[in-house]
Formats: sequence, structure tokens, C-alpha cells
Amino acid sequence: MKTARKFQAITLFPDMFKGIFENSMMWKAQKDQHVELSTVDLREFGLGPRRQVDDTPYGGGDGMLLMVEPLWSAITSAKEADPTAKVLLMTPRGQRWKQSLAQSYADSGQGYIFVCGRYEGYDERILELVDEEISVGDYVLTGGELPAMTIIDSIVRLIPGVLGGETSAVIESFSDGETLEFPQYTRPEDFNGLKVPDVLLSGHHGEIAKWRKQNSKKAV
Ligand code: 4FN
Repeated sequence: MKTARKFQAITLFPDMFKGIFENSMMWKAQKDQHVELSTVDLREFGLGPRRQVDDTPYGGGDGMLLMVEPLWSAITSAKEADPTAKVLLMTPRGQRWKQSLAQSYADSGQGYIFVCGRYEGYDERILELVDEEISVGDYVLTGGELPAMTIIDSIVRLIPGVLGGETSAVIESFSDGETLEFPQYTRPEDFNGLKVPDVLLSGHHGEIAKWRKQNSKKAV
């Protein structure tokens, strides 16, 4: 009997994950025991009666940092649920996420713990517990939750059996590195005078392939 891989997200905003964890692909992946998705509420590991999780930086500076103790306790708690899980820190300093990483994470069979930051970042000492630092791109975000959801989505859809016959040849050609993304059309043939290119209606598969190649954009 196979046991589902655990994907746990440590966050101050567990509700943000609800819509994502309950979408149809994620729902089916969980029902079929491919994955078990859960959140760990960082607030529960906060210090004192106020459940404090953030404090001002030593040496001065604007804003607040996530304190090491609550993060340490939350990660330790998640590790107890899945001792072999890899801890992934969502940070703009991390390695840029890409399709080939999504593929290897999907193939790994590992559980993952996604640590999502808030405020201005983390107390550096949390890196002692971190296996990988990951970024989804170079822009300012309010928190690591959207990156974690993006990464979870990109991994789960690659777990064998999660998407039945729904894997697209278009997308597969993308992940091959050739990276072709060509213009596509569906009905109607003519929308207020905006027409579908004749070649796509011609049924000449060779000509269609040629047209798509000529009109492909190279991503990256
Ligand atoms: N962001 C930049 C420089 C300095 C700060 C940030 C920034 C959320 C906790 C981190 C951002 C982007 C991609 C996590 C950005 C990501 C985050 C991510 C992220 C709150 C501290 C913060 C030079 C990149 C513009 C806020 C650059 N992938 N700080 O966004 O967590 O995972």
C-alpha cells in the first residue's frame, strides 16, 4: 500500500492555501493518495501570551523579522510528522524555480516542508534547518505563500498518475527545453472579423507544424 507524500506549508496565513489545496487537481491527487497537503500555523508556535513571531532586527533597520524560535519549533513539528522531508525556504535569495526542478522534485518521492516568510524576512539562524532556498523570481512580494503554492502546483501535476491523459504535448515540448509556445485558436473561426489563420483550418498537418514552428516564441 502506497503512503501519500506529505507537502506541509509553514505559514502565518494558512487560509490562503485553502482554495489551492481544494482545486480539482489537488483534490484528486489527495483522494488518490499521491499527496497529503497540509498547513502548519506558525502563530501556534509564537512566544508568550501574544504568540509573538516577529521582532526588530539587531543593528537597527526598518521593519520586523520572523524570530528563530517559533520557526524552529514549527519546522521541528513538521519534521516529526515527516522525518525525511526536505525543508524548503521561500526567499528572494534562493535558487530560481524552473520546470526541470519541478520534475526532479516530483520524481524524488520526497515529502517537502515549505517555509513561508512575512515582514522583512527571517532570522538567518533558521538556515541551520533548511535544505534548499528557493525563489520564484525577482520581484517584491508580501509573503512566501504565493511562491509555495506555485511550486506545489508545479510539482503535484508532475507526480505520475495525478493528471491522467490531461498532460499536454504543447507543455511537454516546453519542458523539453525547445520551449515553443505558438499562437492558438479555438471556435469561432471568425470573431467580429478576427479570423483564425487559414493553415490551421486546412487539415495539412505538415503545413500546420511548419506554421507553428515559424510562429513559436522562445521563452528564456
Ligand atoms: N519576499 C527583492 C529584494 C528584497 C526583498 C524582496 C522581497 C516576503 C518575507 C521575503 C519574493 C520574491 C520571490 C519567496 C525582493 C519570494 C519572495 C520569492 C519573498 C516576506 C521576506 C519577501 C530583489 C527580488 C526584488 C519580501 C528582489 N520566492 N521581500 O520580496 O518571500 O519565494
